[in-house]
Amino acid sequence: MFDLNGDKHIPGAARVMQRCEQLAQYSSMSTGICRTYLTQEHQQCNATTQQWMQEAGMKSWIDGAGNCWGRYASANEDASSIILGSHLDTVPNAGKYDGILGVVAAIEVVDALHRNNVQLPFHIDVVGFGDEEGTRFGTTLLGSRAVAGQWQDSWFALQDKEGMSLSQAMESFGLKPEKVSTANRSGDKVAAYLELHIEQGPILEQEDLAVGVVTSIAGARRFNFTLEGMAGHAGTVPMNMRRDAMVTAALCIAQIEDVAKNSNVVATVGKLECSPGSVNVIAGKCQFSLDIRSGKDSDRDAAVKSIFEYIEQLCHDRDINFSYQEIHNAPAVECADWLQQLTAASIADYGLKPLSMMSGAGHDAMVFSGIYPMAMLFVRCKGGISHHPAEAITEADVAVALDVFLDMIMKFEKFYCSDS
Ligand code: HGY
Ligand code: MN
Ligand code: MN
Repeated sequence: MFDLNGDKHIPGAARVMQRCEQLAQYSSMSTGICRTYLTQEHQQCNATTQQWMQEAGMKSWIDGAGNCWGRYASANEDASSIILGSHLDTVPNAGKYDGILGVVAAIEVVDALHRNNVQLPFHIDVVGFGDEEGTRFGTTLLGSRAVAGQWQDSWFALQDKEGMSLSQAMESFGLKPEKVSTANRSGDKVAAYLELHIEQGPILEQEDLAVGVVTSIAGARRFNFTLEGMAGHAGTVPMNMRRDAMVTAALCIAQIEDVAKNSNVVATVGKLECSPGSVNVIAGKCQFSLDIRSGKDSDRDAAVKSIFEYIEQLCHDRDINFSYQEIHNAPAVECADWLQQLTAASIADYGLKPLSMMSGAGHDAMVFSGIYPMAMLFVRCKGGISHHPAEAITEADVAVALDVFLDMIMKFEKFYCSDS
C-alpha cells in the first residue's frame, strides 16, 4: 500500500458520505433526488463541487459542455494527465451515490495528496460530467462524449419534456453552444481515465467484498417505439374490428421479456405512454422505450433482430402502424488489461481478494475506450440496488475504496511505464 508520510489511511470516508448527502439536496423533486443536465440544480452542484476541488488544492473550471473540472497539477507543466471521473447527474427519484460517489471520492483522494504535499509525475484531473444518464434529453453520455470529441450538432435540437432545446438549455446555463467543442480533450496527453463507481449489482455483496475490478462494460442500445391504431368507443366497437395500440404494445412487451429470458441479454421497457388515455376509449396510440444490453454485441443485436421481426409481423396482422427511433447505440468495451492489473494489485495489497466482473450498467468510462486507456473500481452497494432511493453504501467500504484508489495513483507510474 501507499505510504503518505506514514498516513496509511485517508480520513475522508465520513466526509465523502456527508458530501454525497449534501449534493443530494440539489434536486428538482421536493421529496427524492432528480438532478438533470443544465438545470439550476446542476448549476448548484457544479458550484459546490468546484469549491471542494479548490479546497483540495485544485484549479477548477467548467468546460464548454457544462462538465466540472479540477486539476491537481504536476510540477512538470508538460506532464500527461490521469483523469478521475464520473457523473453528477441522476435518474429521476435516484439514489445518492450513482456517479456522485466517484466524483466526491476522487476529490478526497486529491485532498490527501495535497495535504501531504505529494508531487506526482502526472497531472490529476478530476471531472464531474454533467450528463451521463440522458434523463433530460433522452440521449446519454452527453458530457463525456463532448470530452471525447464525439459531440453531434444534431443534439442541439433535442428537446426536454417542456419543449426546451438542448441549445437553449446551454444558453440558459451560461454556455455558448458554438463553443461546445472547446470541451474536447481527445487530443490531450492523457495517460488513463479511471472511474470509481458503485457496482449497482449484487456480486460484491454476495462475495462479501468492499471493492472489485471491472473487466468490461456491457454495450447498450435504446429505442423509442410508436404504435398507431385507431381510437374508438369502448362500448360500441366490436372486438374483431379494433386496432387497439395498447393491447398490441402489451403483446410486444411480453415478447421482449421472453426473448431476453432466452438470450444473453437484459432488456427493459421503462417508459410507456398511451393516448388518448381515457377509460372508455380504445387506445389509438402507444409509445414505449426499449433498453437492451449484453456483454457481447452480437448476442444483443441478434435479440434486437428477433424483437423487430415479431413486432413488424404482429403490427401487420393487427393493422397497426409501427415506427421507431434508435436513440442510443454503444458497443461493449473492455477495460485496459494493465489498468485491471493495477486495480487488482492495489486491492490485493489492501489484503482483499481482487474479484473481476463485467458491468451491466453503462458508464462514462465506456466513452473513452479507444481514446485513453480506461478502467473502473467498483464499490459494493447494499442489495445491488441502484436507480432507486434505497441505493446504499457503507462508510467502511468507502474508506477501503479511497485507500485502494489512492494506492492506484501511487502505483500508477510503475504500471504505466511497464505498458508503454
Ligand atoms: O443506464 C445505465 O446503465 C447508466 O446508469 N446510465
Ligand atoms: Mn445510472
Ligand atoms: Mn452511473
